[in-house]
Amino acid sequence: MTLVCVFSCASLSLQVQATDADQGENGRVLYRILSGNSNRQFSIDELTGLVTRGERALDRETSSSHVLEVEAYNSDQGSMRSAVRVIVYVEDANDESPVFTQQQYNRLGLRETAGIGTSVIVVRATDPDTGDGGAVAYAIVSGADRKFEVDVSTGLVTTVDYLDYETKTSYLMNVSATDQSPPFHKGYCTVYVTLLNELDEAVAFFAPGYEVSLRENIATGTEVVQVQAQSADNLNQLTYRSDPDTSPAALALFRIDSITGRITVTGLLDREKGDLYTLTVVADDGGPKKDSTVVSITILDENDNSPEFDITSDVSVDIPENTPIGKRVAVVLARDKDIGNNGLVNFTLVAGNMQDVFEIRTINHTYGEVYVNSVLDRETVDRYLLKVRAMDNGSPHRYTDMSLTINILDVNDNAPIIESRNGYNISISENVGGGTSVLRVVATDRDIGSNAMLFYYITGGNQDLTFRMDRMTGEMVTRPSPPDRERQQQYQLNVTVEDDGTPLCR
Ligand SMILES: *[C@@H]1O[C@H](CO)[C@@H](O)[C@H](O)[C@H]1NC(C)=O
Ligand SMILES: *[C@@H]1O[C@H](CO)[C@@H](O)[C@H](O)[C@H]1NC(C)=O
Ligand SMILES: *[C@@H]1O[C@H](CO)[C@@H](O)[C@H](O)[C@H]1NC(C)=O
Ligand SMILES: *[C@@H]1O[C@H](CO)[C@@H](O)[C@H](O)[C@H]1NC(C)=O
Ligand SMILES: *[C@@H]1O[C@H](CO)[C@@H](O)[C@H](O)[C@H]1NC(C)=O
Ligand SMILES: [Ca+2]
Ligand SMILES: [Ca+2]
Repeated sequence: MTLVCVFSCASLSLQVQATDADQGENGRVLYRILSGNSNRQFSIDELTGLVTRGERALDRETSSSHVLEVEAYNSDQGSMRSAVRVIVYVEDANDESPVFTQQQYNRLGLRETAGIGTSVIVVRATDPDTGDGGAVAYAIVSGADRKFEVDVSTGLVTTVDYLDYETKTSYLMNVSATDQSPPFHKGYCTVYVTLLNELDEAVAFFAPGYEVSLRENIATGTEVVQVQAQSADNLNQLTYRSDPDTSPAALALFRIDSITGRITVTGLLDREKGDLYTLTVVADDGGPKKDSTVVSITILDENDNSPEFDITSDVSVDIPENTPIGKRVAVVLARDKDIGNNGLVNFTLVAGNMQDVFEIRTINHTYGEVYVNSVLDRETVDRYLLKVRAMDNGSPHRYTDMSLTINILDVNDNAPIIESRNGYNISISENVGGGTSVLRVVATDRDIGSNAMLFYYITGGNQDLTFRMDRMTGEMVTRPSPPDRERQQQYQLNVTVEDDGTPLCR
C-alpha cells in the first residue's frame, strides 16, 4: 500500500491515496489521521482520503506548520496498514491589522514658537504578518490642520507649519498605520498635542494716540485719561510706564499708574508756562513686543492773569494848554499773558478825567492812546491825575490800574490887566523934587512864569520926558527937571504893561 498526497490549493485540501492490490473486502482502503491534529484543525474523509481544514481557520501566526500522521488501512482488524507523514505548511495570509503600541500618544506643552520640522512624538504600530502584510505605513487621517505630518515609515510626527497658541491651543489627530499588502488592514491611534503659550504676541494699545484737553490750575490728582493696551498672549499683567524720552516738564506734572494706565495730574498746570505736553507711554508684558502710544495734553486757558502795564508806558506827560482837540498826548501799553478773550486788553479812564477832558482809545488790545477831548486851560486846571484801567475781556474780568499824570504847561494866552481899568487921575505940585513918586501902576497877568513877568512903559504923552517909569515895579516918578504948571498944566500919559512871554501880550 502506497500513500501519495495530492494537494489542492483551490479547495484548501489535500488528498492522500493508497493503492492496494487486493480485491474485495481486503482491497477496500480507509483513511484516518493518527496524530498532529490538535484542536481538530483538519479532518479526513475516511473513504476518499481527502484531508480538509476543520471548522476554524488556520492561523500562521499561531502555528506556521502542522505535522499530521495519516494512516491507510483495510479494516480495524486487518494488519495491512500504511502511514504517511503529511506536513502542512500554513502559508501566510495578510490577515492581521497593525496595532499601535498605545491607543493615544500625548505631547503636552509643545512650544508655540517651535519652528518647522520640530519633532513632536513617535508613534509605532506592529503587525504580526510577514512580508508586506506586516509592514506598516503611517499617515495622519485627520486633525493635523496641515500643521503636522507623520513620517510614513518611522512614525515620527513633526511640525510642517508654524504654530500659534492664540489660533489653536491643542490638536487631536487620528493617525493610521496601514499594512502593505491587500486588503490593507488599518489600525488607528490618536495623537494629542497641546501647545505652550509663550510671549510671542505684540502688545497693542487700543488707540494709536490719545488727545486730552485740561483746564489749567486743575486740582492735583485729577484723572487725565486712562490708556489701555492688550496682548493676545494674556499671560502676564501688562505694565505701563513713561518712555524715558518724555520731557522732564511733562514727567513733573503727570503720573501714570503702572497697573491701571490711569494718568493723573501731580503738579500745578499753568498754561502760561506750557500749553501742550506729550507723554509717551510704553505698555509691556515682559515679552519682546512692547507698544507705545502718545498722549497729547492741551492745557486750556483760564483767566488767571491780569493785564500788566509795560514800563514803556507814559506815566507823566507835559502838554501845552493850547493843545488842539484830537491830539494824542500819551500812550500806555499793557499785555495779558492769557489767550483769547482772557488776554484782550481794553483801556478806560476810571478817575481824574474831569469834564471828560481826555479820551482813551484801545488799539490792538494792547495800546491805550490818550487824546485831548476838549479845550484845556492851565489857568483853570493845571494838572490831571488820571487813573488808567487796563481790563481784559475774560469772565470774570481782571484789571490793573496805573496813574498817568498830565501836566498842563502854560501858554501866554492872557494879557496883563491893569487894576485900574479907567486909568489914574493924579494931581501933583509943580516944582517937586526929582524922583518924587507920582503913582504906581499895578497890573496882573493870569499866566505864570515869564508869561506873567510884567514890564511897564510910558508909551505916550511924555514928550518932554517929565516922568520916568520903573520898568519892573510900575512906579512913576518925576525927573530932576520938575513939571512946570505954567508950561504944561495937564499930562495925559499912556502907560503900557507888557509881559515877557511869547507871543507877547500887552
Ligand atoms: C480614525 O479614523 C478612522 C477612519 O475615518 C475611523 O474609523 C476611526 O474611528 C478614527 N479613530 C478615532 C479615534 O477617531
Ligand atoms: C472797551 O470797553 C468799552 C466799554 O466797555 C467799549 O465800549 C469798547 O468797545 C471797548 N473797546 C474795545 C476795543 O474792546
Ligand atoms: C495794530 O493795528 C494796526 C492796524 O490797526 C496794525 O497795522 C498793526 O500791525 C497792529 N499791531 C500789532 C502789534 O498787532
Ligand atoms: C479923572 O477926571 C476926569 C475929568 O474930571 C474924569 O472924567 C475921569 O473919570 C476921572 N478918572 C478917574 C479914574 O477918576
Ligand atoms: C494915547 O493912546 C490913545 C489910544 O491909543 C491915543 O489915541 C492917544 O493919542 C495917545 N496919546 C498920546 C499923547 O500919545
Ligand atoms: Ca503667544
Ligand atoms: Ca491763563
